[in-house]
This record gives sequence, structure tokens and C-alpha cells, in this order.
Amino acid sequence: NCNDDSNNNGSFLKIPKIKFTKLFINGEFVDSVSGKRFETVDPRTEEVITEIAEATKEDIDIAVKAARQAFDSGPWPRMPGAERAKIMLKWAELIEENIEEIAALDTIDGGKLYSWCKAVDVPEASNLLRYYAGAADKIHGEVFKTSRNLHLYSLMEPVGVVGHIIPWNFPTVMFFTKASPALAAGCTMLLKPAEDTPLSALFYAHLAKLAGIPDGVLNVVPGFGSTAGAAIASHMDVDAVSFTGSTETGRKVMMAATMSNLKPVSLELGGKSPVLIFDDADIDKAVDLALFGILHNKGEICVAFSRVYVQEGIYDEFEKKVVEKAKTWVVGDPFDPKVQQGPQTSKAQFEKILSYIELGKKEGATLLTGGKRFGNKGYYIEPTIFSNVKEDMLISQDEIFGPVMVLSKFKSIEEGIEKANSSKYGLASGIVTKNMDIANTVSRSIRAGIVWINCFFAFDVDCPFGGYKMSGFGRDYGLEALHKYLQVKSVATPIYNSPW
Ligand code: TXE
Repeated sequence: NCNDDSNNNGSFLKIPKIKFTKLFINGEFVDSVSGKRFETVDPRTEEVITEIAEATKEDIDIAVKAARQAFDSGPWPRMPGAERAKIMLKWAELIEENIEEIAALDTIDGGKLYSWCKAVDVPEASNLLRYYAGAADKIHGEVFKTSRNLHLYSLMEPVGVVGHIIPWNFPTVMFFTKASPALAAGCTMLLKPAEDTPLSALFYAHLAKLAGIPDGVLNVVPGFGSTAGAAIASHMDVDAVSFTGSTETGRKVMMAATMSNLKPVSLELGGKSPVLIFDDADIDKAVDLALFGILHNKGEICVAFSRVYVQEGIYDEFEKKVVEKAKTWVVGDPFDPKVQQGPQTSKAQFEKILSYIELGKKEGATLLTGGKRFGNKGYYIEPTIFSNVKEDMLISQDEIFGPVMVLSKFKSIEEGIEKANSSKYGLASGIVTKNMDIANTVSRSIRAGIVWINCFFAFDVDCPFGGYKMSGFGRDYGLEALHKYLQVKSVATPIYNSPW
């Protein structure tokens, strides 16, 4: 389904034809009520790929009605879990049959490495569907033993119509992180992809229909945050919202939920994740890990190792080696298999990162390498490293969300822990050491949702993931995530003829 594009003179290019550009509501692709459309841009070229129907409040109302009806009287929540699982497994299969085309959509829309999308992101969609399909027929309540003659038990019921608002850095993984447990639980849903990356979400909607997801169960509504996103968060008939994005927007979503129907909210927000590299570390391996930690997905990762703390005994050697290696990092077209870093997703993100680099220089940090746009077309940025960074500088406090490493030194374990925790965020963290005592002490002292010891980005669908502090609350992944989509109802009945 992908064309090798000889006009772009590179045999590695696989530009897909864009097939789906409308809203997906109640099982159909439809235009928006207003007829509005918005452009989605290829960050490699800064050119418009296509125009997408733009959902606004009216469309959200229609989609919520469809999801409500599918929940209140449709088959989905009433099916045996095993039947829902069958459809989810079919969807997973269809995704696998279309891996290349979907991977290419995420690459042109988000500047993501094609090889990674193909090998990791899109297969993860099927993994997530299969994992939660396996849970769909194992959702049950408990029977409570009481001292009285009562039969008391709980039912686990789907929470209802769920609103999902997702970001642009992992369009595929985010879609299925949210959709899979919601569907397994028997919920119906709306999903708003980010305005920067709507293409794969619409393709997934098409495959959902082919797999047999009933009309109204899954509605995909591309649009902007302040209109479509806000309409979901404040809707009186949306029963729960799960959001991934910035801390600032997470706060708005939570306020909208509070001010409307008090719907429960779960928030996976920003991060400024530290990695502590200890004196006993293998320096070459630590350099590779630290670079991968900040440059993977061009630094647009909520769990990026954006603060690198190196113990003083190896600091100088580490600094020299990390700069040398960063200079060899290959930036370029994300379809090219040799390339390690593609363009930032959007112009706004590109400009935000460059302005933080300027700020770092003004704040007095030392720019060791990078610091500029790469090339003169596309949103590419050179891998950038700052040293001599103080904890209170904004480049050390704020989430830059780009290929910008902030490097500093620590002396003792205690100082390392204190620096690692000196952030309003608490999403991820890392430790590089061969010493188990250090690893155990530090992993219990860092306030973050995940600790990676001698690794980065090690996830499994079975492992819960989410934030401490201003990185949010609630957990994605694992059986834990199902709880966002379920509620507990207790039922009591006296046992016949027994005085209770
Ligand atoms: O995020 P937003 P933006 C961080 C990262 C990045 C910064 C800004 O630091 O540079 O956020 O990115 C929708 N009501 N992260 O502005 O606004 C929006 O349409 C409801 C970290 O793109 O959080 C999109 O679908 N929804 C993060 C989604 O929220 C609203 C990933 C995310 O966009 C809304 C992305 C509103 N009022 C950015 N306003 C992570 N945790 O991985 C926007 N949206």
C-alpha cells in the first residue's frame, strides 16, 4: 500500500496514500457539521499533507450521543467478555496486516523513525489489544463474607462513555494505551487525536469497523484542544476522561471535569526525568544510554532522560565521550534506515525547543554541542548538550521535549537523590550502576512512577505506568489501567428467613 516515491529521489521513501480524512462517528466517516477542515503538515518538508475534517463542539455532541446510545442500549457492554475479545483480536490482526502503511502515516505526520514505528509502535498496538482482550472475560467482583446473614457482593461495571484526549508524540501507542482497556471493560468511547497527528487514528477507526466493533462504540474526532478537546472534558454526558499531554493542559481538563459533571479524570502529564550515573558505571554504555534517553523520538518523550547527573569521579571522561558521540548522531529523513533522529513534530514544538536553547545560553549554561536548526528545510534540530547547569535554571526545571541534554555533576548518593528529586515532575527516572546497594537505595528514594536500572524505555504491557507529583495520576498499562474504566457496585440481599 505504500509507494516508493522516486520523485523524492530516495529508495527508502514509502509515502502512503491518504485514504481517511473525515471524522469517524457512529461507524461512518462524516464531514464536520461546520464543514471546517484543518491542515496536517509533514515536518520533514513543512508541506501540507492533506486537510482533515475538524470536529468542534457540535460534532462532539453528536459523537457523545452515538457513544451514549451504544453504551445504553447497544450490544458492546452486554456481550460476554469473550465476544468483545474476539473482535479486539481481529482488530489486532488487521493492524498487523497493515503495519507498513500505518508506520508510514506516523512517519509523515509526526517525523517518527519509520523503522521504529514498524518494529515497535505499530506492533505495540496489537500487543495492547491482545493483552486487554485476554482480560475482557476475567473482569469480576467479589463476594463479601459478613458477620450478618446477608449476601453481599460487588459487580464491576463499565464506567460508561469515556473521553480520550491524546498527544502527538506517540499517535499509535497512545491510541491503544487508552482504547484497549476501555473496550475490554465494555465502555464506549470518543478519542481525540492531537491536531498534529490525526492520520493513523483515522486508519485505526477504519480497521475497527472491519474487525466488527459495533457502530458508536469507537468514535474518532480529530480537532483542536481548545474546541474539541475542551468539549469532551466539559461534556455532561461523558462519564470519565483519560488524558495524556502537558501538565498545563491536564490542569484545564481536570478543571473542566470538575466544573461540569465531576467525571473522574486520569492524567499522564509532562516530565523532567533524571538519570543518575554512578562512578562504577561502564562509561561507554552509560554514554549510549544517556544519549538514547534524550535523543530517542527526537526527545519528544514524556519519560526522556532530560536531566543527566554524573558522579564526579567519571564526570570529565563522560562529558568528553558524550559530546563526541552526540556529534556522530545521524539526523535526517526518518524513512532513511541510517537515520537516528527525524524532525520535531510541529513548527510550534521546533520553535519552543530553539527558544529553550537560547534561554539556556542566557541563563549561563555552557553549550557543549549542537544548539541550532539542522539543515534549512524541515523541523530538524541538532542534538544539543548543555553543561554547567544549575538546578534553578529553567532548562533544568521545564520540560523542553526535544533533543536537549542537561548535564551536571553530583558527589554523594544523598546529593544525587536530592538533585533527582528537585523537580515538580515525577514521571520516570534512571540509575546506572553495577552496585545493587546503590540501585536499591536510590530506586526506593526517587519519587517517580518508574525507575529504570541500567536501561531506558523498558516497558511491558503488563507493567503499570504513570506519574508522581505534577506528572499526573492514574495508571496506564497493566491490569491497573482497567480500573479507570470500571466502577464497583455493591449489592446486598438478606438471606431468606434469616434475621440480619
Ligand atoms: O500539548 P497539549 P501541546 C508537553 C511537552 C510539549 C508541551 C506542549 O512539553 O512541548 O506539552 O505540547 C489537547 N482541553 N507534552 O501544546 O496541549 C490537544 O489537542 C482539552 C507532554 O501539544 O497538552 C492534544 O490532543 N484538550 C506530553 C492534547 O491535548 C486539550 C505529550 C495534548 O496537547 C486542550 C505532549 C484543552 N483545553 C506534550 N488543549 C506527554 N506527557 O507525553 C489542548 N488539548
